[in-house]
Amino acid sequence: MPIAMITGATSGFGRAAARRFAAAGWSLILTGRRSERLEALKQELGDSVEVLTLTLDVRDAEAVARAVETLPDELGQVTCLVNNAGLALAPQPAQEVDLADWHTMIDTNITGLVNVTHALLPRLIATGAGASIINIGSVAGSWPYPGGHVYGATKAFVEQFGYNLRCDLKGTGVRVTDIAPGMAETEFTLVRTKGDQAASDALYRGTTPLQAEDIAEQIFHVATLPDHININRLEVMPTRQTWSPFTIDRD
Ligand code: NDP
Ligand code: 8X3
Repeated sequence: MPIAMITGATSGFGRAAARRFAAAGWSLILTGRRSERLEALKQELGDSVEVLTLTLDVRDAEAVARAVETLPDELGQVTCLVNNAGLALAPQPAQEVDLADWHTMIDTNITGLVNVTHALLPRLIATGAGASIINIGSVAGSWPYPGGHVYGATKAFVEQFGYNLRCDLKGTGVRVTDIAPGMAETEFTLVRTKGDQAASDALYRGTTPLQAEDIAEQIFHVATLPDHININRLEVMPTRQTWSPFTIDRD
């Protein structure tokens, strides 16, 4: 059976992707910091497929490297890495936010993602044809908006890192894709607002955001395309989300 390693499997896209891959019989390596949620997911999925849970903070390069080095033999030949763990913080204007929140986004969305990628690359290359790295970027990586500051910049990194990886992985069979979702109803806004459930509810009220399962379906689709197809970037928005006009500062 193919094997998927999914970071940030305790919530949102990651958890939905775990369920989608499990439904197709894939073996799973599921990571996140909240071990009780990982265990609950293992309880849910572990009867039908092989599930290994790793309580892991992607920002900890040594812990990530150790966890990947010590994968059990039967889960060592990873087919698909889903680099999903990530977050936005500080939706206020740049000039009002705490520097610590910028560092947390950079450490998680950039450093964490490269930590996991670096650790998994030898295993993915050993798998060869059919292997893939699916990075979860964002529309915020391409389209600036107020309060996007460092979050959008981290997702621009994710996109460009993926393209550059593709160049170096030529000939290995390993594919790289940036899936860039727009607004999706997960715990994302709760995290971004540091626990403001009312703000999260207000954002998704009266419209039709993407659901975690919508993105999980895209992740699974990309991972199971024929070996010779590489989707470079897949930008997915809710039908009811579009762009704004430029804004002008006037006297
Ligand atoms: P959720 O908050 O629901 O899930 C985020 C996941 O990331 C959790 O499982 C969390 O696990 C994990 N995570 C966060 N920080 C770390 C860390 N330091 N180490 C390990 N795992 C971590 O949000 P989404 O599912 O929406 O977000 C998933 C990805 O999708 C993120 O990269 C986000 O930027 C991106 N995205 C989200 C969009 C949206 O509108 N929802 C749109 C576009 C992109 P735990 O806390 O247990 O560690
Ligand atoms: C999050 C999507 O639209 O809030 O990556 O920037 S959006």
